[in-house]
Amino acid sequence: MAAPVLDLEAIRQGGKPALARALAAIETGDGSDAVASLLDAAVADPKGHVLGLTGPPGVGKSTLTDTLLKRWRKAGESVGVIAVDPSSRISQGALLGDRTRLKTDPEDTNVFVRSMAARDRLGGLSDHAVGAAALMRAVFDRVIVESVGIGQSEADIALVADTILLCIQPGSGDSLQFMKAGVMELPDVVAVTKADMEQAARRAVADVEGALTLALGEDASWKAPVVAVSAATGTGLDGLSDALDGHRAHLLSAGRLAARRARQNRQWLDQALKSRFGTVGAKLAAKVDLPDAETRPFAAIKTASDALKAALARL
Ligand SMILES: Nc1nc2c(ncn2[C@@H]2O[C@H](COP(=O)(O)OP(=O)(O)OP(=O)(O)O)[C@@H](O)[C@H]2O)c(=O)[nH]1
Ligand SMILES: [Mg+2]
Repeated sequence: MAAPVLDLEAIRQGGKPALARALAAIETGDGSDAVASLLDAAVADPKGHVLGLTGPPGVGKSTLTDTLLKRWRKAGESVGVIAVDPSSRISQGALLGDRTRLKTDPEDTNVFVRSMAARDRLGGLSDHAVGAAALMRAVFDRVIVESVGIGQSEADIALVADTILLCIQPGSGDSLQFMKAGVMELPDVVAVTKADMEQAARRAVADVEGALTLALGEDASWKAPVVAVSAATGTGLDGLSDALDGHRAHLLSAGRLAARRARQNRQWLDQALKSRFGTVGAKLAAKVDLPDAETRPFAAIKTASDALKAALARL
């Protein structure tokens, strides 16, 4: 039996303090069997839908997170937020609270916001953030992972998100940059933010639509909708909400969601091993007899890491 702090049902029943304790254990007790089995239990019993919200600095991600959070809470859904902070490695997390700019009602037990450090490379998701997303997905109806950056963070958000929402600011030329970086292949929905800047927003929507027709997403049966939104005036928020729900419905048909998550679980193993042991280590792990990475990714990561550490110790 797992210690109560690492028992999924106890976390579900225990409210925010229980979840906070479990997340702290994920961050500090990295690599323990108890953490791995908690996370695999969470993987086996997902409850919510994970929205990965990404885009360049200052584009309006947190404002949009706040808006979606309020909207979903009004509809009676519970919401967990993970804000991935690229600066916290330097600031030791001191700025985290300011950065998310989320003011949630402390009395509301159905909303939970957690800031987490990014890994070394700019904006990339840490293994902890991946574990936290898996756990929060088993606890809340909706999970939002907000991650800043251009390039790597967009690719990393695909590790955890069921739906990727890419935010682009009017007049920024971002869509051209994203095209070059291959990022336009990733989003399931694109939001052109700050649509109160009307003319520039219309032009940006056209630019993005053009860029998307040239990008080949991996799911040929889904065409990413582009929605102009203004958190300031409320314009386009219904359309954005419809687009997000539309993508969720799309995933829920034909087993796409389960297939996407199974693929992510395999990628977690690969990424976790690469970040700890490099590409050579990740290749060596193929020789180890591992738990099934699609259904028990965290046990697989733990077993492979232990085997590689033992092999290194023998050198
Ligand atoms: N005009 C206008 N300004 C907005 C809108 N949404 C956000 N902003 C402003 O844009 C700035 C950045 O917004 P944030 O939501 O903090 O952006 P972010 O992408 O989370 O920023 P980082 O986390 O620092 O990368 C703030 O000054 C917001 O007030 C909008 O719809 N219209
Ligand atoms: Mg932000």
